[in-house]
Amino acid sequence: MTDELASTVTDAIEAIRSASSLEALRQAETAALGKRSPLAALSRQLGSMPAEQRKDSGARLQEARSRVSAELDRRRAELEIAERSRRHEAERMDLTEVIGESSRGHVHLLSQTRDELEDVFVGMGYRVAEGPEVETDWYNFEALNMPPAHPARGMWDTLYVRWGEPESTVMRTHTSPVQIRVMEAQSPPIYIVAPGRVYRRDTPDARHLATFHQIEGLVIDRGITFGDLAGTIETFTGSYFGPGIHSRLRPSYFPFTEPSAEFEVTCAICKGDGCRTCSDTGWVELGGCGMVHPNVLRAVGIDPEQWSGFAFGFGIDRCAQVRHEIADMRVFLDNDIRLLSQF
Ligand code: FA5
Repeated sequence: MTDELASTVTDAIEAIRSASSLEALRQAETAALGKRSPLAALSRQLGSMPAEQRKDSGARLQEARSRVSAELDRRRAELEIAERSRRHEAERMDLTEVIGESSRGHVHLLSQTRDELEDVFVGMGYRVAEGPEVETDWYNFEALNMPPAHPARGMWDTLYVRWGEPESTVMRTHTSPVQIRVMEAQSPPIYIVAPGRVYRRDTPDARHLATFHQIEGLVIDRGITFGDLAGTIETFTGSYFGPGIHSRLRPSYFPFTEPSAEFEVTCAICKGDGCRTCSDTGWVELGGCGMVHPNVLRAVGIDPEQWSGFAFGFGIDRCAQVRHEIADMRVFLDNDIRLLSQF
């Protein structure tokens, strides 16, 4: 049996090594270890052997099977690697052919808008600041002159984060908390803009999204007046929207500014005649603004007798909508290449 076993193993290993595909290897495996293989026949002979010889031959047979199995595993690993690289090569796509040179990716319209808005204000001497999107109640509400249970908190449909005390942590509902962070970190004079993403439980429609972007502005200096605020807004409107778009301020209420105003611009879709986008008013609200409330200055240790200032917060998505005459803001969420490639 010893000679027969040795030549069976040699033949099996040779067949395994020369298998050139996984299918050929499966056939070599059946031939070497299957029910009709020489090894199976030798196993069957064990039953008729005397006990002493059976033990010895059984051990040899087991060793022979292990050598064949090890060779099978080694060859299978080699063939799998070869098969995988053959498949990758066959499936490889030449992306330069599919996309072509002329349609390279570019900055998203909303990021372009944010950059342009920043540029307008940097050109007017402002610095760019930023703050976190997950905020504490203190920065989002309390330091902005809205103590707990203040009714004005209801102006923002707030998303809360399960962290710390209930309702102590929020997804920021506006960029105004950055005002507080900046005033805590530096003393006046302050001239900053802070663009960023904000979150509200708003139902999306032509002019609203639940996740959108604002750009906050804050100026604190000696002798700043409402006239400076109005002049800044007018200068901004002219440089960002160009001729044909006019702005107006309407009295409004925000707890952190007094007096407060809403800033509106001509609806670019209907040129002021009234349409679905502007709810037939001819105007689109772009942001809120006003003179920084003395309580806000006190909350961060700035003396309102010495310093005064104004703040504003515009919707970046609204700015893009008006400037590019986009009737429904929800298209910003679609990521449709036919829209994005136009800008
Ligand atoms: C505020 O968020 C105030 N923090 C603005 C402010 C800052 C006032 C500083 C005074 C001083 P309001 O909720 O009105 O205000 O939002 C400001 C602008 O964000 C809106 O005029 C609009 O342009 C934009 N906006 C508001 N809600 C949405 C929304 N759901 N989707 C898209 N844009 C929105």
